[in-house]
Amino acid sequence: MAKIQFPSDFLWGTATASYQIEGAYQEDGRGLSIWDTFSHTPGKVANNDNGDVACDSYHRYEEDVALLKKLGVKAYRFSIAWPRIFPQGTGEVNEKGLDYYRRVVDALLEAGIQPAVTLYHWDLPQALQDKGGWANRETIDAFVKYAEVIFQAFDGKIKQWITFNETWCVSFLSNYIGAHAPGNKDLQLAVTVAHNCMVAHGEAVKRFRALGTEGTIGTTHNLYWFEPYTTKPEDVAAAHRNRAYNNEWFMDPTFKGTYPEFMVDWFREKGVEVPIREGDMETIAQPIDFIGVNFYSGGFGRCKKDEGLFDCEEVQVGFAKTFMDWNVYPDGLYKVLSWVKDEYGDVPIYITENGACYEDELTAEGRVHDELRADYYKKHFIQCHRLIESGVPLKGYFAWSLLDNFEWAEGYKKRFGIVYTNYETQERHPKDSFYFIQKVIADGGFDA
Ligand code: NCW
Repeated sequence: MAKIQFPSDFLWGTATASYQIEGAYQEDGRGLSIWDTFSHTPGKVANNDNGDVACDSYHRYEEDVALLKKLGVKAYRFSIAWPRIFPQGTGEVNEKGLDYYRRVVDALLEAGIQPAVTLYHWDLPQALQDKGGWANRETIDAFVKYAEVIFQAFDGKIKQWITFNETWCVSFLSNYIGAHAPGNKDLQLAVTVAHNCMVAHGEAVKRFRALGTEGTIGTTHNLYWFEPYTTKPEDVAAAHRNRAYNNEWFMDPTFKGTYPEFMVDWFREKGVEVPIREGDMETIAQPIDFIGVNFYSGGFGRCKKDEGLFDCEEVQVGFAKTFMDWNVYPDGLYKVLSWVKDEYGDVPIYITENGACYEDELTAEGRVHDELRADYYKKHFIQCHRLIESGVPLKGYFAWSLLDNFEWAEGYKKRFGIVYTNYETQERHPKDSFYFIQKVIADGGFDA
């Protein structure tokens, strides 16, 4: 039996996002976001679910903070809904919206929990989308203004700031694959959106530094570990393209101020260009204090002409799958974070999300025996420990998610929480995985 012991300053936390938990979509002057529009459009979200009520955390945040306290985490990552602060994206600040987050932040601090704030977790004000959204560079200016208001309102209270959550999802998933709001299917648009979001990130970091805001700032990319199924050069190249789509396309600009050439060429062959303006790459590569990584999965692939965007087909090698049909690949976490260190140096890393979706059943006693989820966590904690032992500067881990919540295009059926949400009564029930994590935190580790 191996002893898995984490450093005493390892930052344990959980994460959520505004649109997925808050509800109260028309309260206290909140404007509409692209997710209100998208989820109210029939056929876009499973079961035509929407976030109008979600977990009602807008009214139940004290209960949620009490759950965090019970769990024993040191930090809580949540996002701010831009349309609560600027209902039209720009213009006058809506103080009532700010007040909600003041209440949340104060409740967290009172409970001894460090707030980690994500500025953009996908709920773009609809008014900005009406003017082109992230494809319009005016959205960058609006974002920086919004960020400035938040930096100033919460200066001194927030130790960790995250500009964007998963820029790949904001760009490719939402504007090329079309599965998320605003639901476009246009590769050029997706590449433009990715670029503009990264510029917006860099501009926000510049503003953060210029204001002398306290705390640390970084961004979160969703990294994936995709390996070639054989050593044939065409399979190696195809798997690399598929991986770079999530990884290098975002990590290289963030740290090196360049796009991976082989990917630029690949897109160019499809008639797609990155709309880089003078100074953009320097802006994107502003030094950051940490990198946030969301890790869920990985896989194997080989070259197949005309398969997907990259002539790459996934090969099924027998991974266990979650209810999202994502491969369970804990070793992939070790590999991808080792790669981050090798490729981008010793920047502190926080796993800003990791977790699993499984079908849960609430027993008559109000329990959820989610062994598969607890096992998923255990396996990934083992890899976190292995990473720390091998010298990768992994500083913290946020479980996704505190609560079952509105799982975007998948609606409410897909549950990622370590706490079960009964959507009829809004009662919260900690699952067995919650108690597993609670014990790991209390003991500083576990026997594997
Ligand atoms: S959907 C997604 N997620 C989940 C979400 O709840 C959270 O807000 C996100 O940060 C869990 O973590 C992230 N990520 C998208 C993953 C890629 C899906 C690929 C679909 C292909 C069609």
